[in-house]
Amino acid sequence: MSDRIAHPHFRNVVMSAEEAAAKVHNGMTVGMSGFTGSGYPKAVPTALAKRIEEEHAAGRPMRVKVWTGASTGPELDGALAKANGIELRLPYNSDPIARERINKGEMDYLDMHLSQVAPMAWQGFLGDLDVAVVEVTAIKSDGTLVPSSSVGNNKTWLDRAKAIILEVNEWQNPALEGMHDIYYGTALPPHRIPIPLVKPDDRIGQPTLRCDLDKVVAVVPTNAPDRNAPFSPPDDTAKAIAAHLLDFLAHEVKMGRLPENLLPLQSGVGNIANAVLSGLNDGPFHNMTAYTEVIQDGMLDLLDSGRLLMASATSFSLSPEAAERINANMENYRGRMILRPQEISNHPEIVRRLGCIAMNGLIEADIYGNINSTCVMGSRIQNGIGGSGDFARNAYISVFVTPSTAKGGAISAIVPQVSHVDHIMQDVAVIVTEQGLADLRGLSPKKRASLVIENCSHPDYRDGLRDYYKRALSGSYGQHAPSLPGEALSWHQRFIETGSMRA
Ligand code: 0RQ
Repeated sequence: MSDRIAHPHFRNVVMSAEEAAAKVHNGMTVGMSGFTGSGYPKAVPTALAKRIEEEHAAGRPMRVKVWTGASTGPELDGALAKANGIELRLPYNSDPIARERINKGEMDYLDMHLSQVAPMAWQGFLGDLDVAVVEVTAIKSDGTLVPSSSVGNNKTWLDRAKAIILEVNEWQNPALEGMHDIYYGTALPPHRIPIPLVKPDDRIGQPTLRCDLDKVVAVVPTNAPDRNAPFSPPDDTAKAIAAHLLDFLAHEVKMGRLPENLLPLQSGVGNIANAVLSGLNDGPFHNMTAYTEVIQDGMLDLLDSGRLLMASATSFSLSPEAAERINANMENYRGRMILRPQEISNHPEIVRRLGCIAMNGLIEADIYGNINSTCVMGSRIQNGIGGSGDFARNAYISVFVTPSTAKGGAISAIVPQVSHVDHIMQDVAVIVTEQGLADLRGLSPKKRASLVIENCSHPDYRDGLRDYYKRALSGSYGQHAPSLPGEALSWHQRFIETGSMRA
């Protein structure tokens, strides 16, 4: 028996993953742990997927609704999607098999602001939660749970679910204990009070999760690593984007609009966001802090170099190499990292109060600075909005970064009009590509358009954008944000028909 399970009640319900998975039935809603490939349950979802395949082979229907923190790993989303076992998925997915099923119309997907998931579950808007399946590092003798490498929505799943299945993963370092800050002060209106967090390193909660013993129906010991994809090393494009952004931040310091150590950083998922963090390691800034959603490799490097004093997040999003690095030095990192529930790590009230500098990736931006973060050609989901909306709308400065083209140059990331809107232009202050940076603060739509076209678009598409905008200036129905509706999405249509946006 694992010595990570220190409470007798939990020891009494230790069983295999298969026995635990048998407690999940067709049509149930399952709230799983997991956030960007960290802290997700690894054994029960795999056993559940196997059972679903067996049920399907026997001609019986079986599918479940899966709620998580954000993305998970192949043993969860991959296995369940492969078995065609997911009826509905929320709030975020980056698994390629699940993505394919969503885009084929075989699986429903609710792409949500990550800060809103727990409140919506409490408000009852999402329906009942039948089972929680949560990975933890250990179960303490007082019956509380040491969280794993992500917190996500685990507090809410444990509180709301009718039954609880725990995976106790021995691979997670016991020294994680003490890194988490679980805040139990949230309430529903009209009983909400201010969240008492005024600095990124404030601790406002407790280090462990509470759990109603009577609801725990299974405990499954595991020993398996988190599985995250490695980041690509920054290429010339990523380095150029980082350089433009660093120049901009230095200029803001010089103008007295930012303190010398900047303001708490938020950095999104993906290769470009990670590259920007690497750029900060070579920049002029010291004593920085991060109030963000995920701690990725670039942030670990900043902590290692001492540039970053501390990072607050809800999860790790690390390459396998960085995950090993953090696991081997957990004691060293523990005092400088705080993992919180995602409703707190992404809380609009706190992001606005701290004045975060938000830096997120995008699929496409239009000439006015509206942003599509999620849907390729307006309809094919890539990942989801994730936390980008939580931070972009409430940030001190909201920055979006992207290469100016995608798919080997066949797609322009700057288009006449976005084919789907995640972030409206009022939520977008700065757009950066390898071509340059457009500071859109305080500018009217027409001034924004000229700047985005001239500073951010790729030379192969710049003349096309200038031509469109010039004709819109004379032929538009209105002159506030000139547009030609019949032509505005023609670049996307051309790509769908020919495989390229090029004229
Ligand atoms: O797909 O690998 O199949 O070629 O999108 O693109 O250029 O590697 O950039 O890794 O930074 O991701 C918006 C997806 C950018 C990410 C997005 C295709 C491109 C490639 C990845 P392939 P890159 P990145 C808080 C913040 C939303 C969530 C968020 C994202 C793949 O940043 O998911 O911000 N953001 N969360 O080819 C067609 C275009 C494209 C395109 C990119 N215009 N058309 N395909 N791609 N632009 C953290 C969390 O919420 C957890």
